[in-house]
Amino acid sequence: MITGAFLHRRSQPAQTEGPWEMPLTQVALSVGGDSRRRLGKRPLPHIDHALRVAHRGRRPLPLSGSLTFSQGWLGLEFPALPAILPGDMFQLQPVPRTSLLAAMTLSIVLFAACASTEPPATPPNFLFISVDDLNDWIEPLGGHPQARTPNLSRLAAEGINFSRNYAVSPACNPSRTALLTGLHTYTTGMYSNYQYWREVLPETVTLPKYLSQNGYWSAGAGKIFHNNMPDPVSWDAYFPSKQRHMPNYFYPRPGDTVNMPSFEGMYVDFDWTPINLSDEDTGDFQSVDWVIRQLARPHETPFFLACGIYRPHLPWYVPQKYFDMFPLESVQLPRVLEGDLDDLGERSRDIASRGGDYHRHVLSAGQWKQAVQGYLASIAFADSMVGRLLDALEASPHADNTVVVLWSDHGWQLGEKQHWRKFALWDNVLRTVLMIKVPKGTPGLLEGTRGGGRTERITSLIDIFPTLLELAGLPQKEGLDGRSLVGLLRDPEAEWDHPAISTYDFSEYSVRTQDWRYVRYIDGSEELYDHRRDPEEWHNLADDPAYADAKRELSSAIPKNPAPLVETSYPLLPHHIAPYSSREDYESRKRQQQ
Ligand SMILES: [Ca+2]
Ligand SMILES: [Ca+2]
Repeated sequence: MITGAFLHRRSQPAQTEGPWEMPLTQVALSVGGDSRRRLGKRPLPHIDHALRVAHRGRRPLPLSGSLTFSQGWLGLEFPALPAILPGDMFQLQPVPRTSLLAAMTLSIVLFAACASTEPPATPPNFLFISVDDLNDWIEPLGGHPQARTPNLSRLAAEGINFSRNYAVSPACNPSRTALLTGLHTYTTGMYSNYQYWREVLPETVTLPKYLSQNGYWSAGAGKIFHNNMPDPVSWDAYFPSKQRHMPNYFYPRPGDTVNMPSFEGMYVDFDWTPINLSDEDTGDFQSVDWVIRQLARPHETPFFLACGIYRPHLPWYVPQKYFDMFPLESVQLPRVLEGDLDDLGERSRDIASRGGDYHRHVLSAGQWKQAVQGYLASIAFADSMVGRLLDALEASPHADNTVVVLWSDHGWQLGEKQHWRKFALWDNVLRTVLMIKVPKGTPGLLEGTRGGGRTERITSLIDIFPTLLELAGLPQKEGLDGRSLVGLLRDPEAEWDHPAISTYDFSEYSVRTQDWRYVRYIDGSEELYDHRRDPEEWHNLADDPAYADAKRELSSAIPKNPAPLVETSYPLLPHHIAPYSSREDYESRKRQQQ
């Protein structure tokens, strides 16, 4: 018996008049087993209407089958596997709903387009690679002319490169928590690095857990959730352990920096230097090695295998050979505009110099070029780790049925706007890396990704959760904030008009559309940048009355009732800057400083 099911697609237009056409990729077919899909509370728009299903093709070959619909399940049953090809279409024709409900079974006439038979779609594996703090300084995004990332280029050439993808928040913990729960900061109240995310979301089922509950083996190594917040319940296995996500990382001078002189408030790992170690001796190598061992062996169930590569997160300590790729005298600094801060408000300037004015200290230590060298070297090292994973997958028995997803949690600045690190709402910090490669035969995208695709559409890390569920042919989880990107994986030029909303701590927002970035801070001050003319965000147009309409429209995307900042038992250290809980809190703390 061949069974099949319609896959739920949120992007399906809510068209109320038939006939409807539906790509075949929305129907998963499998031999044996129960492949029916629960439709959830949000039914497909055509379910109430569309009943007769015809398979469109040039050389019709009639097949008959039945469609069943009961208790929220919709199933297709065929006596024999229809001969179908990826890209074929079904046509659905409206029949009064009552006749469906009365009959419960309806005949379907299928006309197959072609005699060749595709293998049935089975759930894919996922290789889920995170590269920490990686901005657009990679060859496929062109953010720095000297970046050397042949393995990221290779992945981009094999899959789809989301070239305008944005973080939910410019800090590890809120960004990763949102990605891995599918819930935005303004939905949950989980806004900052200084909150225990599990205290904010005690019951939430994470992406790896949801996949486990649906038949997957979920395992990982390295930093996937924020460093000091591992989540044992999310995983079936973890390296080094479910309680400890990070292997040991080498420090040439434990407790002290090598190149960057410490200053008050400085993050302890704000430092860079080549280290006298081989790749094999680094923490990232060990995480990657563990994941490679899992890739190399047979698996009885589909797997979700996560690998968190920590570099280029600080400190930029990587083997000498990576520094040698970027001779200091040749290192190019990022492009900056003299006086770039002049058109910014007080709050933006606070953010630029957050945590003790890194830029002034880097300049006075004469370390700007060295820092850029350290970041480029750390990116080259991370790229080489990605290459080891891609090689291992290719050589494994899972090469043909594993989706590869590679992402970074947010970007980074190295002196643009006199700002260093993350923690800001500008493009260099919010833009992240996202690439997805889908093999043929994946239920949500039977034809797989065409290699070398690049989309300029505005997307967000919040979209990953629903995307993976659709690819796997699993029911969507209730209440996710993102949108599945499968439509863009199929056609990178597809219609897509959704702004990326990002939050900085609490009550500070960026709205990024194809042409604009609008920022609103907790004190009410604003920024507006026209990305058609100003990709570096040098010219703030927020005070120009000519742009009042654009500003109004962009600001309307800011959530009206954001979840309040949730307090947790997280112990604040002296160098931590606790998020403001309200504008009053911001103003009163401001007064105390004066
Ligand atoms: Ca990070
Ligand atoms: Ca400016």
